[in-house]
Amino acid sequence: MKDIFTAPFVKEMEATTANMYHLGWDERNGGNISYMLDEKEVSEYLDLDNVIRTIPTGFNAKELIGKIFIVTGTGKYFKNVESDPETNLGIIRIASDGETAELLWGYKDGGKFTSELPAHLMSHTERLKIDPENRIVMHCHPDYTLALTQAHEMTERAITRTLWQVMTESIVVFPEGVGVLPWMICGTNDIGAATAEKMKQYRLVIWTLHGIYGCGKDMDEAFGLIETVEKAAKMYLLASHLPQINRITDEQLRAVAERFGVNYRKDFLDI
Ligand code: 2HA
Ligand code: ZN
Repeated sequence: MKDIFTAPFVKEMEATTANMYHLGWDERNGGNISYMLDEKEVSEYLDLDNVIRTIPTGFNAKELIGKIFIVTGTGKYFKNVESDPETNLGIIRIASDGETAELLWGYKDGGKFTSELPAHLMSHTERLKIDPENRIVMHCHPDYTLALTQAHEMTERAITRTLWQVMTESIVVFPEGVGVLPWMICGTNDIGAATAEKMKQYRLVIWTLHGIYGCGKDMDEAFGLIETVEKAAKMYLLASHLPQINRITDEQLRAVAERFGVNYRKDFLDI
């Protein structure tokens, strides 16, 4: 058996959580990440017949039965993952009933997966139908994205248009736009189902006055999506109190999207 502490997927979780913490996106225990792993790769590091304990998930993830995920722990701080991955992360497998997580490694202090597991697993289920390569679901609380939700009309069309209009790369990075949920109680199956419903159309979902979800085939895709929304929200808010002299026009947005060959939400433009 290889040493689990050297596994690329553990290292990636450590590096990503540390980076997000340093960006200020994951204060205290804010944020969570789930990463679907390849069974064969995990078996090089762990005995897959050795279930440490079982933990009920509180919902049925029948389409993910047998799938293995590395997931940040509930109440745990991104700040601490790098120095103690075995306490702050866990590797779970969805058991044959679809409702139990089998702990294969981690949560060493008796802990368990993030309270947002419903949003994560329901989102994985939906994204895998659209993109079989999807592996990551990521949630965090980035400053400008959150501030934007205080002061902006929270419709998908309005938010997407603002983010597209202030930064040329936006429409290229997220041509499908950004999903939006109203304020809801977090950590519930309801917000999980609502997030997953949005994930049928979008790789990004903003939770009003809470944060954002991003997903993708790897950490770079999920992180890069969130990073680009956060940058555009920052550009908008840095200048929104100033006279608005320049904005990317709808004709220019269409021209950029066509130049890069992306399938953008045409009904989000006024053309
Ligand atoms: O895990 O971010 O949404 C802490 C959170 C809950
Ligand atoms: Zn959160």
